[in-house]
Amino acid sequence: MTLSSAPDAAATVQHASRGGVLVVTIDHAPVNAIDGAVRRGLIDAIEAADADASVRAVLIVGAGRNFIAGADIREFGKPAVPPSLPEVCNRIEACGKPVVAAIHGAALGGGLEVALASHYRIAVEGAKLGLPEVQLGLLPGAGGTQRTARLIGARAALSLMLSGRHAGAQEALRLGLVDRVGQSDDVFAEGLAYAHELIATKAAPRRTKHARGLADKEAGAAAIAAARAETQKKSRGLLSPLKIVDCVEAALQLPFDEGLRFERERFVECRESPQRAGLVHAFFAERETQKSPETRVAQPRALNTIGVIGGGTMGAGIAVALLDSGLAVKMIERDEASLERGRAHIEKVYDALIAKERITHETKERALSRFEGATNYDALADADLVIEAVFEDMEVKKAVFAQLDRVCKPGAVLATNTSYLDIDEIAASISRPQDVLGLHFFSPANIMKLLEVVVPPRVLPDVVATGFELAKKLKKVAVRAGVCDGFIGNRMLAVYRAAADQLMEDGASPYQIDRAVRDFGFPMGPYQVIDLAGGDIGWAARKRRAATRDPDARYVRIGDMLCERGWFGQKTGRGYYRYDDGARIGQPDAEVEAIIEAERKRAGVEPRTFSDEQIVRRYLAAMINEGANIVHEGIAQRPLDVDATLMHGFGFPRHRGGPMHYADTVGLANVLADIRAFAKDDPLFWRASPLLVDLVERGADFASLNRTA
Ligand code: 3H9
Repeated sequence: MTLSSAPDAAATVQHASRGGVLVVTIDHAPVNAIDGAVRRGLIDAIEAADADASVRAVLIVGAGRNFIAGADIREFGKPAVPPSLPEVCNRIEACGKPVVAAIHGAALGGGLEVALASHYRIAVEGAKLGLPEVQLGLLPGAGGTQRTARLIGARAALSLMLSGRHAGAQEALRLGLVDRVGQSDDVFAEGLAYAHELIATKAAPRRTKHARGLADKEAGAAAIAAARAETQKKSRGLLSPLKIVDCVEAALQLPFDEGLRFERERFVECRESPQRAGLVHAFFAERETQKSPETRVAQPRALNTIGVIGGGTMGAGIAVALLDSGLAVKMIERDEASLERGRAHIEKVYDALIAKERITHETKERALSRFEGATNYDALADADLVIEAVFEDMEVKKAVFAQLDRVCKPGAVLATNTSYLDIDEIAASISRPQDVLGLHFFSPANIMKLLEVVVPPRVLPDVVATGFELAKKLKKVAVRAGVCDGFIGNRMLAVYRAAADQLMEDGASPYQIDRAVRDFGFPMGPYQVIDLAGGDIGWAARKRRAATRDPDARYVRIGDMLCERGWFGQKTGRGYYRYDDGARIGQPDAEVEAIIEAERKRAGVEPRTFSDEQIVRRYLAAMINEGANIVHEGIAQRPLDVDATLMHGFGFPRHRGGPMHYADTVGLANVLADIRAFAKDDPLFWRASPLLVDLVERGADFASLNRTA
């Protein structure tokens, strides 16, 4: 029997009576996110339960793999559809019959809030409970800040809400988020049995708003003060974390209804903020990039044993990423000594994690048990996929691929980790170009989330799909890129770094540029990054490009001059900064400033002063313009692919949503006006992208291209 009023609501929230228990099933694929229909359906169900004398308890469950993943994020930014989620939660809590939430899979955000508004909670193994709103620039806005703090105390509630992490069933039980953990994973049977037990014991509704987790006011106040101090230090311009702390303080100090009003006001402020828009864009961009034309039409090939050629920093990092995801790795090096060094690189990564107590010796041993090394390519005869990470030189790479062509089984995927070489040329040099693609990892490869899947023209769709499948196994954000010098990320980097160098030569110090870029939200400025990665890497690339560089293009020599002195950054104790006595944080260097000053004179530049805002505008304009070129040329499928690349490989602040989303918030006409103004000094560098010009003429934005692609 299914009873419900509104047709949408009836489809997504079904309720049916089972021996005195009204079973309310949320069935809203893919993840039971709560939209207007689910909200209406939940209210209808509770109304039905209260109105029907034969109903003695209510059971709320989710269909499919999750309880409820939270509020429907797609609704934010659109006109509100009543009833609101706080109203729904209040209505559930007010129900006159005991309400049980039976949780499996995700009970996140608004999903957990529905559970907390229920009177009793049971979870099964595999459940994930959390309040991840902070990761979307939000706070739990359906009573979550008030009920969680009352249920489990201020300290635990703050820890959950400020981290956004998920707690498993057992931890949820320990924290007091749930009353019990089911014996089996049959969530429906467990929930129903619990509801019948409550009926049998005549249990009454038990309202979380009356829970006593904040009874010890002193402990609550101390937890709030500690969280506030910590958050002020760590939240780097983010709005919602401090508001979460304020809401928990309100829970401690105010009656429940006033606390709810306080929370609602803060929630709405966050919901309307550009930070929320940026973070929600980031959330969808990360998921959207996983879909490529190839993954839509082709199935990935098998992935069990992976070969890695080269045991340098990159090869070892890739090997660790693979081992960590449970794959077996065969590393090839040219001789025993190099192989030993490769293995030592891998061990070093694990040992550092052991020293930080992030993993145990057993975890390291388990990972290494899947590792094999060889000096002979024949060891790769059974590899499903091979990733080459040798020296960046076309002839060296071709020699490796010739070996792979000789030994690998038919159908093995052959990948290169090149950062800029023409993958098509590598593919064309062997007998199976259809199996060759680029898998461009970022250093340290076991940590950085970005993986560019570089698609040369002749590769088969299932090979590309295998690249995406590998990224999924490695829990990386895969972005599809076309072949060009630098693909998406490094091509943009070259341009916005050039803009920074020009700013430096025109009068800004590298230290001011770094600060301005950090204040915008990047974890580091461009010159700190160069010092960390090693200035010699960019130097080599600049030397390589020297022959093809436009002789009329402006070229800033300062970086080369530091490298000529052997100042490569942290590893040499000097770069743009000084690192005296092995310090990891650099100090400004008067000698570097003198070199810059001399170079300005030589280049005939009259130094100007730039405000931090002017610096950021130029830096971002260069980035956005090159991003537009990359989309225009089809190297990136959509602007959101550029956004995901910059956020996951280059530290672009997530709350600003990536450069293309950020450009939309600034207004593309403003960005174009900036570029045209900068072009007065240097028309060659500041050539507006045809895509940008076209969008401005049509009054459109980058987001429109994300929707139509
Ligand atoms: C909130 O609740 C605010 C409240 O406090 C207050 C309100 C007043 N909405 O990740 P997947 C889509 S804020 C809409 O690939 P998985 C997702 O885009 C919310 N759509 O699967 C994808 O779509 P597509 C707090 C959503 O199994 C599909 O579902 N909640 C939502 O790897 C599958 O997603 C969160 O922040 C959503 N809430 O992981 C939880 N969630 O197929 C966010 C997912 O078209 N969600 N989609 O590409 C997650 O963390 C993961 O999706 C989850 C499943 C763990 C649930």
